[in-house]
Amino acid sequence: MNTLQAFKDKLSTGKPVYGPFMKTGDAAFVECAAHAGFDFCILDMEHGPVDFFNLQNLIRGAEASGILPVVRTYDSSETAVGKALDLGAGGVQVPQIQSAEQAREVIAAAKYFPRGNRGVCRFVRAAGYSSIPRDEYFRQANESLVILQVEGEQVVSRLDEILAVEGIDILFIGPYDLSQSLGVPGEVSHPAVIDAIGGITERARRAGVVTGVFCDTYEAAVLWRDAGIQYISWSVDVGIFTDACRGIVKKLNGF
Ligand code: 3PY
Ligand code: MG
Repeated sequence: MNTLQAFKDKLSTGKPVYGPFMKTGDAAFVECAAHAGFDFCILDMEHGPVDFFNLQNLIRGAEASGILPVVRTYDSSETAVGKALDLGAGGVQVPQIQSAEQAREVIAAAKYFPRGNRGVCRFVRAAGYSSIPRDEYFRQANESLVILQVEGEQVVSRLDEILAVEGIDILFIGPYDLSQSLGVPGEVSHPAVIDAIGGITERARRAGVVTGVFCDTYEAAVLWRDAGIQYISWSVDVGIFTDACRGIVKKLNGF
């Protein structure tokens, strides 16, 4: 079974899925995440150094090792979304969605007719460089995930309109940007941030939309998983490596 289908099956049975952000641009980290048993990884073009040429190798690494490659696009433009999907991303995760109109535009850019108007090219990696039969490719391409990030206090008043947009697979809450918009930058366990995430989660649940969140502590991961958030983005390759190194150095210095 392919990783996208396995991922969707887990979500549809109410199970959580876990995956780290990837910033190194090195497919070895993608493979490590797969071997460790993560469900997905988020290849970060918003805050990481990865360009499109490098991105395709990270996607190849993910496919070869059996982990779902999601690409966080650098913005919500048609090119940012379409190129990531053309290279074979299993889904796009688009930052800073501010309105229902912007959400509809992203979904249109990610889907072919009749669900959208994604720019058409069959001579791309996702289409096997034209080797996949046309009908099959266009049908299969429309299965990829659209994950939209809401991460500002100002978007909360427009949340219900955004949640009503058809085609959102996951609504992802960004606690760091949210904390800044609430005047407490970086304080992701501040009560105002916790309240805001809880409120967004509850409204999404009522609208029947699956939610996701970023966590970098086990406490946060358990809190949000138990609150019903299914797509748990766990830390970042470089942060995980730093923590592991710090633990090792501390231990070595204690001998
Ligand atoms: C945020 O917290 O703002 C994110 O985008 C997730 O890292
Ligand atoms: Mg953010």
